Amino acid sequence: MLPIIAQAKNNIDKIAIYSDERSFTYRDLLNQSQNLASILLIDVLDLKEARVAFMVNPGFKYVQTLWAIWQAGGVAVPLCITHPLPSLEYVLEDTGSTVLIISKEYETLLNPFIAKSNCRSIVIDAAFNNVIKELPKIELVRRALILYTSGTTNKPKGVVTTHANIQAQVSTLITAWEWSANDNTICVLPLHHVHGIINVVSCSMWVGATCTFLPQFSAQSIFDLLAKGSINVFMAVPTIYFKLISYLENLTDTDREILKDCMQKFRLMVCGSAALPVSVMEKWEHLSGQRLLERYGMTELGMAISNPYRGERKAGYVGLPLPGVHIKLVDENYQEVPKGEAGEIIVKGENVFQEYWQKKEATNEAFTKEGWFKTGDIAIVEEGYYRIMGRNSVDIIKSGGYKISALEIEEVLRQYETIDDCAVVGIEDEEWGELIVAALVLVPNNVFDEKSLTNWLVTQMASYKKPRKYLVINELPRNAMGKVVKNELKKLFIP
Ligand code: MLC
Ligand code: AMP
Repeated sequence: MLPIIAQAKNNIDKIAIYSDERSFTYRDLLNQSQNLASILLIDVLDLKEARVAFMVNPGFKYVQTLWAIWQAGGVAVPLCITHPLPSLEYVLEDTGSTVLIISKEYETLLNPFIAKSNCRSIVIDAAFNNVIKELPKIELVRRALILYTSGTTNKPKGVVTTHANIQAQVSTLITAWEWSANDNTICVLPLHHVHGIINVVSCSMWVGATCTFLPQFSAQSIFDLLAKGSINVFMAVPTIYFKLISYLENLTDTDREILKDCMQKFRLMVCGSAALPVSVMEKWEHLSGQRLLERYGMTELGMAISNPYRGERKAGYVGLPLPGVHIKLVDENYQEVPKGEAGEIIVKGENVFQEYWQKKEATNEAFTKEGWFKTGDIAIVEEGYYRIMGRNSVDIIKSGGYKISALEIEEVLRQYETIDDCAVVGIEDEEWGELIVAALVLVPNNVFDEKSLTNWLVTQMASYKKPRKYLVINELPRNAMGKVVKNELKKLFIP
């Protein structure tokens, strides 16, 4: 049995998950994931890395599905539960998924795809026959997970990690952050990205901790839960801490103090996925009594650099390489930069992903000749701590902790009938990290109707990708080569 699942036997009658207003033990998780794995293996002995996509709400059934796919020998493809059909179809078709597991509420949305594809669909809320088949032995070198990430191409790429990669990503965090079976955490993050899947769900399940799932982010429900006093570990992106701070600032002094008392007792609060503004870190420390531990990661790596659990957590810095993760800072020729100079972060280690799904060229380009993964992030080391200075591509935007490709949005915008040309950039924003904005050149003799455009856009891509501000201009600023000068464009949006 895969170690990540076998660990459950060490805490078999302990509560693993609270969700859907009830509790589930590790025994429930093992039994029900083995039951679903057996159903997946109805006519074969091993899925042999067949891709199994799933659109399942956060909670027990999500983890049951993930573990079932792994135990049946499949590759798990979690779908984003807020994506519209075209984005879902892209992932389903790109991965060539042959099985689709869904929560009942997504049936209507996905029916057009199910009807035209040969995909076997399983509604997870249905009662299953209690079959338990012999499950295949899964080697750690096999592919386990495909997560989609935006990059400098217009369509997202599937990041493939093996069971060995996932094991390395989880175990380094368990060691560094001292996870234990006594931990009690809460998952408020989307479950189609590493932050939620690896850092929160897989770490807590590996050590036999308890994880409570909230269906979606809500400051009120988070604090209602924290006030009960049992949660002791919390992980989120900077935008969530920003929103929690706004909520706390609107409470009466007495209510705020009650919550501070609860939060002061926490073992650990972590922030990452985007730069944590020093102002947010300081306000949070004042309101919660907790000094946030900031760390740096990426879909292709899991986590790579982290402030220490014990020791100084420096504001504005992401810390030191995690155990087993090798880091170098290099120049444009991939030569290590002199000490104290800024360079691109490159990474080696068991945590590093295997490949971009069916994209050999992109995979080759992503690694140096010596096998180091090129992150595209620029950092510097000051007094032993890494500080992220930015990215080497203006086309990658981080908003609300989501990585978004400007090119992907431009491609969609250009399909809109009144848009002749466009350019998308991210502009600095305290709450969202970056705010997505777009400059539009309209087809002559048209007027801009933002409402109609927005209504159409959300049928084409996730709501978190849509631009928040538009500027209609006659011509995009271009250099002598005809390339849009995005840094010039950004200035047009700054009042
Ligand atoms: C939403 N809104 C935005 C926005 N997203 N405004 C500006 N920019 C954005 N990006 C606004 C809109 O007005 C929207 O209304 C309203 O918020 C509510 O939308 P929502 O979708 O309900 O937002 P909310 O639930 O509050 O989402 C905020 C959030 C979410 C921070 C909880 O963005 C989130 O879960 N982020 C985490 C992403 C994550 O896990 N990243 C990790 C990637 S892995 P409307 O209707 O106008 O749209 C990784 C590696 C690593 O990065 O290191 O971890
Ligand atoms: P993703 O591809 O969604 O996994 O996003 C990974 C990217 O998020 C990294 O390449 C960084 O640009 C960014 N990132 C993650 N953590 C941090 C952090 N603590 N500070 C700054 N950027 C971060």
